[in-house]
Amino acid sequence: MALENYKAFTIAGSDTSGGAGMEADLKTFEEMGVYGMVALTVIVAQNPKDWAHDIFPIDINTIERQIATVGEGIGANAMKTGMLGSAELVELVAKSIDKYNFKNVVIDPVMVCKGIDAIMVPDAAVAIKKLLVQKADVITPNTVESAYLADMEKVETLEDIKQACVKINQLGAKNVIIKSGSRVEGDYMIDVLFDGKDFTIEQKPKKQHIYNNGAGCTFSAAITAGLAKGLNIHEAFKQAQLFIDKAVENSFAINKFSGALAHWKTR
Ligand code: PXL
Repeated sequence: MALENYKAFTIAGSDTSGGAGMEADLKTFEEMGVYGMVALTVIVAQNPKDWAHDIFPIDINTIERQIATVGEGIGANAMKTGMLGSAELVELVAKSIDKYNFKNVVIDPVMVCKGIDAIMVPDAAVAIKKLLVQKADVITPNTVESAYLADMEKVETLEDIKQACVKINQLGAKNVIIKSGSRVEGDYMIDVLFDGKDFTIEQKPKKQHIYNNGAGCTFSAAITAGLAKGLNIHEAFKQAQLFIDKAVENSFAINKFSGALAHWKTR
């Protein structure tokens, strides 16, 4: 693997526990043969007593400097966004995508964290919808984020997912990938790719008691790595499926509260 040939950039938060956020992104980039770079947006620390997540934002000027380091100073074959945490930062990221002419832009519109269905920062969500969706070559919302972006009461069935894909595409995202996880009716998890014309549908049995913290971040990072290597969206989608399946199948408990994906299992 010639890691120096392909570079990917993530603008994301740190999950101190190592499962999600930029930790998942960088591990995924490396495993998929892509050199990873990061602009850190927030630090998430977990309370050892109950695993409640506390979010500590990085100063916006520091984030602007990090984006310039890569945008002006290095360049990237693809980039992704993760937890941004404020409307002001969403605006900066949208402007930076234009300013530095980033290519292969993957937007993971992180609005909720595992197990909680309430939108964490409502005005950041508004800004994502207004400013960032239209910058996406690929957007990878879960069903809660999809319902918000598509103005739908719920996204719970394959038909809902397809309808949300079309609506989010109409907001300006070129390709839409909705990943249902277990928040969908029936015995199967569903991932749908809509490229503006056709749907590609992947279904797999729901697994109980798996540790899948960071699965969303890992999946969108795997798409980003594929695009960085020059794959088209359909190839990148397929490769990301294989990668996430292995990582989830081999996931493991890190303590009594949480588990992590095994990013190295496709080696
Ligand atoms: O999975 C969403 C997510 C994204 N980014 C960071 C996180 C989490 C969830 O815990 O900590 C930094």
